[in-house]
Amino acid sequence: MSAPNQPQRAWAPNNTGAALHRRPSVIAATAIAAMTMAANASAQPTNREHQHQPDQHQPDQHQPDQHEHEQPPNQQHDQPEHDMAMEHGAMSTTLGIPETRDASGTSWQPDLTPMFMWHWMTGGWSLGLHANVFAGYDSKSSDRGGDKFISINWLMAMASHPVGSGDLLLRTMLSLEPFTVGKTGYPLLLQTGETLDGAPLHDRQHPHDLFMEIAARYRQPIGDSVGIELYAAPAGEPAIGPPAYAHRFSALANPLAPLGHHWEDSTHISFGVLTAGVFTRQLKLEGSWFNGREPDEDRYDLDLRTPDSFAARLTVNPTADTSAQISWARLDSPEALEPAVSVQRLTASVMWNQSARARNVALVGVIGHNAPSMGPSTTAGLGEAALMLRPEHTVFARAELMSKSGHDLALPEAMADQTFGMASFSLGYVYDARWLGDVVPGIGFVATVDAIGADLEPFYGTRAPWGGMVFVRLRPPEMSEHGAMSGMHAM
Ligand SMILES: [Cu+2]
Repeated sequence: MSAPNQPQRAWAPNNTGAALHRRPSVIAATAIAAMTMAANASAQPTNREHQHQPDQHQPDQHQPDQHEHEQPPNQQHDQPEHDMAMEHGAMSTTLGIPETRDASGTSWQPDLTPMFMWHWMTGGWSLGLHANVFAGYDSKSSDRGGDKFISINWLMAMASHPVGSGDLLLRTMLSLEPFTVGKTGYPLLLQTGETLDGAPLHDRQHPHDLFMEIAARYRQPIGDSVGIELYAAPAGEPAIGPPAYAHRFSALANPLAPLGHHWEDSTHISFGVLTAGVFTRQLKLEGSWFNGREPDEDRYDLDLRTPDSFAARLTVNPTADTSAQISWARLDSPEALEPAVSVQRLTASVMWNQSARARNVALVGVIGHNAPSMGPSTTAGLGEAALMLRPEHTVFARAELMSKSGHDLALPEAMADQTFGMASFSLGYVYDARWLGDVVPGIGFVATVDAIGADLEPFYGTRAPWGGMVFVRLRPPEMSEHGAMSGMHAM
């Protein structure tokens, strides 16, 4: 076959050969120090009483209004009394739902999911800092491939505090990718979404914005078994899809973004989100009103707009190892290049996580469907698995099957409304030197092979483009290593 030579769209991009304009710069240490300061600054106690609300685990030990720092008399330990009392308050929040269930935005994951986090208790506040910092060499074959040294990274700082019988959570998530990946993104074959120089970005993954999340969440129980939740975020995640890939245990060791994340996940950064939900210990129904426009190319600011989009999600956590959701969204004008086009998104997902002494297995299945008001509808499915064996060794895999349009792939105008089937398989491994202490360095790789049809072969020069990345990584230790999560509140 020969390459079609129809006229290109006016915006037809030529970014696939983008030069290495950024040197890899891992400035995690500085960033972590800054975030720690920020977290501590936000941790000024506003309520010295920090009363412990009654909860389901120790119903008769904690009466509000009567005491501070009271502990169950049978707890033998050598920690200061204050810490232990706080730990209890932190780990078992409204309706006794464990903190380990919280994932990105207001999404839920299985309660048994391990948390990699630095954690402090101070003045009634539970403070957590999470980071995942990769630096390495990314290389992808084929006519649309490329090579680049990059650092993919994010930091999340959170602070929570009981308020009356409810709880308040403040959370921010930051990424230095605007500096360490650069606006041209990094090579990732078949990836689509967002823009570069006013043209759709393709075969490259866009950098995350500096402000990935700035959010406040308040939860209030109403009686013993029902609660309400409010989430407000100048930058955050509306109630669509499973936890965004960056937060899933099954994807935590993999630096590369899923090719279908603009179908399956939430909008992953929306600048302006309001979500209200009602929940029990096992079910949550939520609705969001939000700004549906994707982030623009200026990655350092908040692209605030009047909210114009809606989403609804139903999540169920029937057991401590399972979480499932279905959701629907109407994104009004998600793409700046096609402001008249709206998109309806439907997603369904199941996550399963099982932990046993020094091992963890996570499995995730997601399907997402985008139906734009103009152009063809497309669907993406993803399966992810991660197996942590003795916590030094993590093996992970991802399989994706999807259809994308010629418009998504920035093909010539005449092919814009055609759809193209494709598949992608990745396998990777990370060795984490967790015996080093409070910062866990690791080294690993991920290898990917894609499968495309004869219709796309002229653009890639092959039907099986492949690539990989070798990297080093820094992350916090598992919370259980410090005992904070031991005896996880698994009902
Ligand atoms: Cu994206």
